[in-house]
Amino acid sequence: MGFTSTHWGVYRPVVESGRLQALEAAPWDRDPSPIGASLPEAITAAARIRRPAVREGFLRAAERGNTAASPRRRGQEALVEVPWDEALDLVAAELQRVRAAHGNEAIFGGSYGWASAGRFHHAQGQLHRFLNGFGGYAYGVDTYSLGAGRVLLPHIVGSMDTLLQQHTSWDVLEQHCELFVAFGGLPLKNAQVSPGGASDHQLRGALQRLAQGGTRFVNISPVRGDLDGVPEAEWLPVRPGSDTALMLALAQVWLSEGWHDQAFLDRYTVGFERFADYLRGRVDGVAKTPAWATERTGISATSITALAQRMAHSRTLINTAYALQRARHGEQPFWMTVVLAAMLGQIGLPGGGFGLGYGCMNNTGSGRAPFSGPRLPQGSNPVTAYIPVARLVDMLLQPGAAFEYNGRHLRYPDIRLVYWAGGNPFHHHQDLNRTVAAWQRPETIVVHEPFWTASARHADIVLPATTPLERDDIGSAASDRFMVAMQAAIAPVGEARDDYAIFAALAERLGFGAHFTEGRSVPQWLEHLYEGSRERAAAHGITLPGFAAFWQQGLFEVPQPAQPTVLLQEFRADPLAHPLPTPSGRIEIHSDTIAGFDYSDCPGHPVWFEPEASAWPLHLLSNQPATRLHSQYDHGALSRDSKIAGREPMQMHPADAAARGIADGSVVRVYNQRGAFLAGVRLSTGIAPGVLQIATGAWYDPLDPAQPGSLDKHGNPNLTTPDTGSSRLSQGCSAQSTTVEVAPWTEPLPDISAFAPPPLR
Ligand SMILES: Nc1nc2c(c(=O)[nH]1)N[C@H]1C(S)=C(S)[C@@H](COP(=O)(O)OP(=O)(O)OC[C@H]3O[C@@H](n4cnc5c(=O)[nH]c(N)nc54)[C@H](O)[C@@H]3O)O[C@H]1N2
Ligand SMILES: Nc1nc2c(c(=O)[nH]1)N[C@H]1C(S)=C(S)[C@@H](COP(=O)(O)OP(=O)(O)OC[C@H]3O[C@@H](n4cnc5c(=O)[nH]c(N)nc54)[C@H](O)[C@@H]3O)O[C@H]1N2
Ligand SMILES: [Mo]
Repeated sequence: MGFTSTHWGVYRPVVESGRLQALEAAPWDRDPSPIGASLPEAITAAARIRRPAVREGFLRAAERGNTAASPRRRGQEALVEVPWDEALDLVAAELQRVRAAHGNEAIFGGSYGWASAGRFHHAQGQLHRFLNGFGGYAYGVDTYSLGAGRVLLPHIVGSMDTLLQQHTSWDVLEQHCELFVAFGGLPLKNAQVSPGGASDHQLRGALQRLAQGGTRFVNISPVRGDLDGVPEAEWLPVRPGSDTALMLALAQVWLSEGWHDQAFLDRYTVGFERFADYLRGRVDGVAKTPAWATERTGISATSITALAQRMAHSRTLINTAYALQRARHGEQPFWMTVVLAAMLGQIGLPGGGFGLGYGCMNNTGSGRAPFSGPRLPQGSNPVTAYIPVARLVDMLLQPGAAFEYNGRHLRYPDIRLVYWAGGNPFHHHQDLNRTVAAWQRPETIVVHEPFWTASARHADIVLPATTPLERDDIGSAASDRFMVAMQAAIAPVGEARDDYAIFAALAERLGFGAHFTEGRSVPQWLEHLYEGSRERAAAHGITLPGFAAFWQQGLFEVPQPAQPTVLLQEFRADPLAHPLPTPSGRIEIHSDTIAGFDYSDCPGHPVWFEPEASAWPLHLLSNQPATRLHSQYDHGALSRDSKIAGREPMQMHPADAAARGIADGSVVRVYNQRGAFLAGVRLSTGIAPGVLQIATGAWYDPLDPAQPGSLDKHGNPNLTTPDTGSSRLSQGCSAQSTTVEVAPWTEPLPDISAFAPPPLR
């Protein structure tokens, strides 16, 4: 028995009599994630989908031959278990019906989500390849992770992916960084994961080494625990969404004191003077001074000035967590991070400059080659209709409506069939009551899932998918230490099938079976894809062993590159020979391109936007969970053990609790104009007053599914978050811009239903 790989680590499955008993952490992993221990029980739990199922009303409509007009009561009806052949015939017939009546553009196959690790059985990759073979689909661009960042950065410094791959390695920081300023902290919880694999966890050790070597840390976050790897870190409890004001004040101090590096700005940037006018107040009559920022951030002017001074006189790394840009005007804190680093003139020097997401994922700063292993070819998509992923519900509610995005004028496609595999929109999307309503619009919804998530419960046709423990695959992630031969540990649970096998069977029915499978078995695919990555490996100086040797050894350690990685080192050494991929070839402090779009919500240089006035007194942070990956394995032991009376725990300041008569460990109702959910209260002075923090990922569990706007009894914060684009530039997710009120829950506690299957017939 070999290894298995997950987004949160590599484990050795322990199997006895065909049953998975345990997942042992990989022996080399310096800080293994406890999430793995949840899997053995969870993959055969009641929440596992064991057979294909069809929504009752949909099945009846199919029998009458009018699925297009089935009454839309998704999430409210029983599902009928059917044999595989019947389910596959139904899916194939729906795909053909919708294509014939409305064209491929009416099929939404964006299917955002993390699915599981493994390069071949990656659900989205398989879905996209399948739908391309079928003639294409309306798709999604960007991510929920980095909606604003991904669109902004190419205009001002370079693509997010390239930057992430080149982040200065922890080893280099260890030697050179004197001051590490972390907006949003560097939470150990988040560095458990990396997309595709996190085979050796590095953040805890790296932070210890930096701290021991004398690097000082400043945690700028509403939550003290966001820099839990460095107990002595200084904490500046900034008001949520106000970091840009703080950053502007730091810049203003440097400008007025002459602490900025004018030579760097002249040589490597464009547009500083226009931005400087804004800082000085020549544009709007308001100088962005520390006193100005104090009102907005809650951080004293003395602290801001002191921080400005230390930053200007140290080798300083300025890091910003993704969370800050997952908000209204999320471009601004990312843009300001780059501008601050440019003003200090340390970009391209070891230990200085900026970081965008140290601590958000394990592999950032590993210093390893960005080689990411085998890739499943997806074919090409002739359909041109797309949306920025987080505009999903706008698309479903407003077919044909115009919207703006990154300088383009686009229209939402008219979607009749939604196909989802490997994501959970009832986890990831905002304003879930609006999502539930929009989800009734399409004629057909098909979902592949291993588990009875809300997305599966709200589908018309649900097909049970295997987990990686039930199939062979290759684990490989960008900048990760190991490539892993993922060898099936157990037989598929129930009647679950691999996504690949499902699509192969559908393709066969739809007349392109051979085109989809290329005649290969799964082992043949693995070898073929592995061999196909050999050339890309060589480009990074990596020589792959033969496939048979790799498969037998179970692992391949990717060698460390000879040269340490320092972000933008070459650009610094010679900006003419190594220009940035921006219009000017330099860092754009003012972007003519963005200014030319004429968006009032994202002008040509970073600015501060006053938050909209809100009637709700408390700011709700809905960040990433420590005990799971998003909604994955919320039904596992680690996540369930963290709950309070079965509800997702929420941090609250004792002063806010006392004002509302709320006790530690009690259950409360959290609400605003969009919706309400129950949560378990954990009182803490490690959170700024006026701020609440709850992780995302508690499975949506409406008290009464038939009641529009029903209370969620389990603790899903997306009942209250806004479904508003970050700006017209990026149209990203703005989950962090939420205000709410909280009240004690005095009624009897409703039972949690989310982890039991829906009514099945
Ligand atoms: N309020 C708020 N909302 C947020 C965020 C936030 O910070 N706050 N964060 C956002 C971010 S950054 C992200 S990335 C998203 C994450 O959103 P998602 O990626 O959609 O969340 P997951 O829970 O990982 O969903 C993956 C689903 O795929 C299923 N799955 C796993 N393996 C397989 C497989 O092999 N086949 C099939 N068919 N299915 C499989 C899992 O069971 C799970 O239901 O959430 C976003 N939503
Ligand atoms: N264990 C685990 N790790 C994960 C994930 C997971 O689901 N589970 N998800 C992964 C994914 S998909 C992604 S995209 C990354 C996301 O990485 P991030 O988006 O950075 O993660 P978050 O936990 O949402 O936010 C980091 C911290 O920022 C703080 N914060 C929130 N708003 C503000 C603000 O306005 N100002 C300041 N200064 N701080 C703020 C929060 O307290 C939070 O703990 O994490 C990844 N890591
Ligand atoms: Mo993400």
